[in-house]
Amino acid sequence: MLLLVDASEGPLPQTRFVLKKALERELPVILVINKIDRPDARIDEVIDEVYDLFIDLDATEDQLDFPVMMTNARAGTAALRGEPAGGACSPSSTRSSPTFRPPPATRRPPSSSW
Ligand SMILES: Nc1nc2c(ncn2[C@@H]2O[C@H](COP(=O)(O)OP(=O)(O)O)[C@@H](O)[C@H]2O)c(=O)[nH]1
Ligand SMILES: [Mg+2]
Repeated sequence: MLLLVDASEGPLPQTRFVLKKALERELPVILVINKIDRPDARIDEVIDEVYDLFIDLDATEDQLDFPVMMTNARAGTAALRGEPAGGACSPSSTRSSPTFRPPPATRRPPSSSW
């Protein structure tokens, strides 16, 4: 689940609402901080606020270990926190994270009849 938070606004009441649902369902959460280009962006503070929100919602240690993606949706750029700010988010930038797993699937032969 992508938890989208504005880099200047920080988490809003609806952020709390959806995060609560996600934690209850044990969905892996990826925090997406958007509008990092804005002059009033307060990225580290906002990440701390989201972290506090997780704690307030009784998140487990594992849930607290969420990856953070930084985006400028206007420019179409995205990068995982701690990685060089790049261009468009590529599969290789996400493949290294255990959070990004493909859905389980079973291989089946193609159906022979309609
Ligand atoms: N500077 C900047 N503006 C953005 C970015 N992403 C969206 N916007 C602008 O934000 C405005 C929309 O607001 P937004 O917070 O995304 O949606 P809302 O919360 O549903 O109103 C539009 O003018 C977008 O162009 C970004 O990464 N950087
Ligand atoms: Mg907004």
